[in-house]
Amino acid sequence: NNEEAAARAAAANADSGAPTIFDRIIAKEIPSSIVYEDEKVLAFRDIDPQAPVHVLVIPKFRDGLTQLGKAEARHGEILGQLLYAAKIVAEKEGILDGFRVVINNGSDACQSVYHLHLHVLGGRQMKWPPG
Ligand code: D5M
Repeated sequence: NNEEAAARAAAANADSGAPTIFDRIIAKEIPSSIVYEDEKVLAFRDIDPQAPVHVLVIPKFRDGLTQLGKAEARHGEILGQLLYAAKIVAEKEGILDGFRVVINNGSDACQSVYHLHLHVLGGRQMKWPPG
C-alpha cells in the first residue's frame, strides 16, 4: 500500500553511513566528467543536470560527513575548502556573474546521496524561492 511504499522510499533515502556511489567516483571505478580536482576535493558534472552548468563538489575523504547536519568542529577546514572549490568551479565554467550553491540536507530536502556534496548551478536565470 501507499504507506509501505512511502516507508520504503524514506528508508532508501536514509543516512545509513554506508559507502555511496561517490566513493566509486572518487576511486575512478566509475567514470565522471571532472571539472576540478585537488588533494581534498573533487568536482564533477551532475548526471541529471538542472541547469546548463550543474557541478557537484565533494570531499574526497568523507570522514563522517554524510550530510551537513553531521558536521563537527573538525570539519571546518574541509567545509571551507568545498566552498572555495565551488568558486573555482564557477570561475572555470564562466558563471561568476551568477551562480547558486545548494546543499540538500536529509530526506525532507531530497538528499539522495549520503556523502556531503555542494551543487553548483548556473548558466541560466535562477529563480527565487527555490522549490
Ligand atoms: O543530489 C545527488 C546528486 O547526485 C543528484 O543530482 C544526481 C547526482 N548523481 C548521482 N549519481 C551520479 C553519478 N554517477 N554521476 C554524477 N552525478 C550523480 P542530492 O542533493 O543528494 O539529491
